Order: sequence, then structure tokens, then C-alpha cells
Amino acid sequence: MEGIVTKSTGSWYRVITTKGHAVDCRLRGKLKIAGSKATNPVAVGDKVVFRMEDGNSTGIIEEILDRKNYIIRKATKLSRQTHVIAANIDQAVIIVTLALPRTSTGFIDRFLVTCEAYSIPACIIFNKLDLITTPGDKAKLEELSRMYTLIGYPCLSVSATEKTHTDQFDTLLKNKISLLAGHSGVGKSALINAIEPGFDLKVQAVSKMHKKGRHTTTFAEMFKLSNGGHIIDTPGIKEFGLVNFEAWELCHYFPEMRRFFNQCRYDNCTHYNEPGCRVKEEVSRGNIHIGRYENYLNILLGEDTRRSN
Ligand SMILES: Nc1nc2c(ncn2[C@@H]2O[C@H](COP(=O)(O)OP(=O)(O)O)[C@@H](O)[C@H]2O)c(=O)[nH]1
Ligand SMILES: [Mg+2]
Ligand SMILES: [Zn+2]
Repeated sequence: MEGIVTKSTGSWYRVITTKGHAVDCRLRGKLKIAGSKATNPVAVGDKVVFRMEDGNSTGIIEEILDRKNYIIRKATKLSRQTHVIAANIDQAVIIVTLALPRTSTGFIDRFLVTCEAYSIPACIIFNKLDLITTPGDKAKLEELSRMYTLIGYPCLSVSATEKTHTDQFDTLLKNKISLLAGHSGVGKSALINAIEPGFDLKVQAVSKMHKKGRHTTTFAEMFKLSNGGHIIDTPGIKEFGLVNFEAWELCHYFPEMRRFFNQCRYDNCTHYNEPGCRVKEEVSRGNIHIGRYENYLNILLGEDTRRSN
């Protein structure tokens, strides 16, 4: 039988069959060893072949079908082992807020880089539109929205509480498997509740969110929406990021910089302080947003994500 993994606890996997039945499965022993550098061989979104256990309502996963894509994080901060967060994702939807809490563009760009690296289309949802009231805030939202749209990331401004543009959010998720990401408190649960009242996900007061535990042992979960879409809710997305990459590769994950690839004086230009750099030239011309370039440099020079060799 075939199905899709919608939940995993590390040893048990909830598999939904093509007919919609839920079966809790374990892994065949041999499969566990095969999982290379990943700490978990099966992740949410994986399509698997399984058989029922004799005289039981539980199943055994026999085979994991090829993944279209997947997203990983380091198992622990310094480890070389990885943890597969989810597989077979159609799109990544990052939910952000300009205030309460403020999502930095550094966080957004790091997330987008990860999506580029794994070839997952990404879009940005600006939530809490009802709190954007001053001309300054409106201009800020407008600028960010325009910038990301021009780069190629569709943007949508919504308010979960006022239900502003939530119909467009619903349309966006229709018939797709979407990875939902965003800091705690940006309104992920509220937004899902707005389009799927039956879910009744717990909405938490922002003030209660400061106790951010280390979510290294929690797993992603997939939910089916009535519009035919699925959402993957991920805990602990702070560790999202590239696991290993070379300095010269990074600009490939910035679509607006990728355009100028191979147009610098040096082939292995990292666009940092090399002479004759086309990317820096385009930054000074205003064709590449200075904020994006700064975030590029932060990722390039940041010790946490760079390969340590
Ligand atoms: N003003 C305003 N508050 C919102 C909006 N969406 C969510 N919130 C509030 O933000 C807080 C966190 O929401 P929640 O959905 O739990 O965030 P999550 O951690 O991303 O799931 C709650 O107090 C919500 O009522 C919105 O569009 N406008
Ligand atoms: Mg929530
Ligand atoms: Zn360069």
C-alpha cells in the first residue's frame, strides 16, 4: 500500500493512504540504517510503501519513494548530522510581521536562501495588516513588498483578525503542499483558523511566547485543508538554513544577484571586497537592494552557516 507521512514522532509514523485512511507505521529495521547523514530517514511529506503487520492495525514502512525535494536543518548547532524537516513541498510560505513581533529581513532572506537552495518556490505573507496604520509603517510595508515581488517572491498582506485578504491566502494554499514558516507570534495559527475555522488551532498571546524552548526533538506535522491543500507546520524553524555551501555558491541563492553571475573580474568572486565586482556595481546603481546585499554579506561571513574548513 502507498501513503504519505503526515506526522512522525521519531519511531512511529502516521501514514495517510491514498484512500484517506490513517495507519500508524514503524520502519523496517533495514531502512533505519540506510539514512546517510540524516538523523531521521523518513520525514513528513514522504511518500512511502508499507504493509500491514500481521494481526495488527499497524504497518511497516518498506520503501520511501524518491523525494521531489526536502528541507533540512542541522541536527544540533555544531553537528554535521542533519534532520530532514519535510519532503515533497510544493511551496514555502513564510509568515512575517513588521511589528509585534518584528521579523527581520535577515531572517526572511536566510529563509529564502534555504528555499532557493532546495528549489522550493517561496512566497511572503505580511500579517497583522490592521496594525500598519502610520504613513511610515505603510511605506515600509510597501517597500518590502515591492522589493520581494520584483525579485520574484509573491507577497500578500493580510490580517488574520480582521480577515483582510484571507481569501487570497486560502487560494494560495489550494491543492498544494505548503510549508508554513514564521516566528512564534506572527499569527500562523490565527491565519489557519481564519481560513479553516474547524481547526481551532490554539492562538497564543504574544506575551506568553518568550519562553522559547529548544525544539530540537519536536517534529513537523502535516494538516489537510478543506480546499484540497496541505500545510506543514514546523516547530523550531530558527535552525533553518543551509547545511553546507561554498562562498561562491551563495549568490546563486539570491535571484537578483544570480543574473550577474560570471560578470565579475574573478570567476570565484564572492562579491565581498574583490575588485571588478559586477554585483557590487549593481548594488551601487540601485539594481540590487542594499538591504539584500547586506544580508547576503551577513550570511557569507556568518560563522554559523559557513562550512568550517
Ligand atoms: N492585530 C492582530 N493580531 C493578530 C493577527 N493575527 C494574529 N494576531 C495575534 O497574534 C498573537 C499570536 O498569534 P498566533 O496565531 O498564536 O501566532 P503563531 O505563534 O504564529 O501561531 C495572538 O495574540 C493573535 O491574536 C492579526 O492579523 N492582527
Ligand atoms: Mg501557532
Ligand atoms: Zn563579484
